[in-house]
Amino acid sequence: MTAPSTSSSPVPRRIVVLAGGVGGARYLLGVREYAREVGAEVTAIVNTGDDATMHGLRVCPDLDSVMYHLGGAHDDERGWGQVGETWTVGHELREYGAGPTWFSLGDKDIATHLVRTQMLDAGYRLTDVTEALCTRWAPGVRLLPMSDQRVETHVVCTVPGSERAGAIHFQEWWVRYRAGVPTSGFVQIGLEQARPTPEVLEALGGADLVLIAPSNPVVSIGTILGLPALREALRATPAPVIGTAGLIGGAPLRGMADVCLGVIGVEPTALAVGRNYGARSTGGVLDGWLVAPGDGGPIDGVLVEEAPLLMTDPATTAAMVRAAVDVAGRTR
Ligand code: FO1
Repeated sequence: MTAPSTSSSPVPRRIVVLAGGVGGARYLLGVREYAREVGAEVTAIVNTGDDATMHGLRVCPDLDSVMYHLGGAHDDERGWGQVGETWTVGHELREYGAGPTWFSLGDKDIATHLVRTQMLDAGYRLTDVTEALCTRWAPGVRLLPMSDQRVETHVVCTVPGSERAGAIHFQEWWVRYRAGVPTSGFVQIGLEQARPTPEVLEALGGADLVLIAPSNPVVSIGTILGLPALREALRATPAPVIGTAGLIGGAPLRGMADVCLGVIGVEPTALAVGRNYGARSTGGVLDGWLVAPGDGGPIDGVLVEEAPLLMTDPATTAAMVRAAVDVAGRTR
């Protein structure tokens, strides 16, 4: 571990960020702020393992979280969906007894899923659909789904009322059971066969800095890194790869990363997550790893640095990004 440098690092022009939902979105607000200051362009490669079909509509929670956050429409209080939401359609569905009743879709949000589902049914790729949706929200960051092929995280667990373990969709585990049922593993259906899009591969190949957001390291970043050809492209990119921990003092900044880490047998600390990602020089994905003050320690082949990691607002988050750029400059 080293102290932050005061030396000026090369300014990145093409920044690629691997991101999940809310944590990734808040981080991207800071990346966008930093990028505006230095004139860089930003591409976000977003997890699609949380995606689900609800009431016949294709819902992409991580892509939508990022899009709504960067488009200024995210409901920060609720933690998902749009501000000023109404719930008429959901109420009507309940009146019909149409499930799932544990997953709420707001009226405004339904419009997003209707457009997405119609376009997907017409044969457009999720990449193109996302670009079309972003025309309205103008996120200032290029949003790319990690793959156009369907990948869904399922969870092997024992749910109330059942005597043995079975697999349920990640959304049911997360939203309905709040990750509070006996759980033995995650299965990413379709991940092994899925390919990253040409846009994703091109972005990674042309990047001069790759950042791994402080998103859930198991079900968000872990899923992205589980795409075989994407992991290969990340390991081959000439750009430094710098990750930022999403845990401070052994607790997640938000969400239930600690529960997910417990399921895969990794300690819920920044250092353990960094070691789990591993160094590019030893088969992993990191060159540098940014952790909160006091959370540092050695990771073989990775430059570990400490910096304040609270994403209070875009300006403080941009300072985190500056710290990551500084780490990148020192890995060269
Ligand atoms: N989270 C909830 O806790 N309850 C919900 O009813 C819910 C609905 C929902 C609808 C659309 C969407 O994009 C996200 C939604 N979320 C909901 C959030 C989301 O399921 C999870 O927080 C993430 O998938 C985990 O990152």
